[in-house]
Amino acid sequence: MISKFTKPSDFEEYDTNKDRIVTKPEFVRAMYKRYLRNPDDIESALKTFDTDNSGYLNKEELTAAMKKMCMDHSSENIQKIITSVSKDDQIDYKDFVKAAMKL
Ligand SMILES: [Ca+2]
Repeated sequence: MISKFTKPSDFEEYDTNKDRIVTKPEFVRAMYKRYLRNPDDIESALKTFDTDNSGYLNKEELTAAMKKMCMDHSSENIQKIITSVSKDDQIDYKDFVKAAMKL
C-alpha cells in the first residue's frame, strides 16, 4: 500500500475501486495510464510488447502486455479490445494508440 501522495487528486486517480486503499495493481495501472498518454511513450511501449518485432501485437503479445500492466487480461477482455480497435486481429501502432486511450 502506498500512502504518500503529492496531491489528493493523485490518490483518487489511483484508487480505481474507491475503497480508500491503493493496492499495487492499482498503482501499476495508474503509472501505465500516465505513461501511455504521451504518443512517443506509446510507441516505445508498443515496441516493448511486440516481442517478435513484427510491428504488430497479436493476441498473445497483447495478453502479456495487459498482464504486465495489471489490467484485465482475460481472453474475453483481450478479444473485446482487439475487436474494438482492429479489423484484422492484429494491433498496429494506430490501433494500439486507440486501445491505450481507452485504458
Ligand atoms: Ca508482434
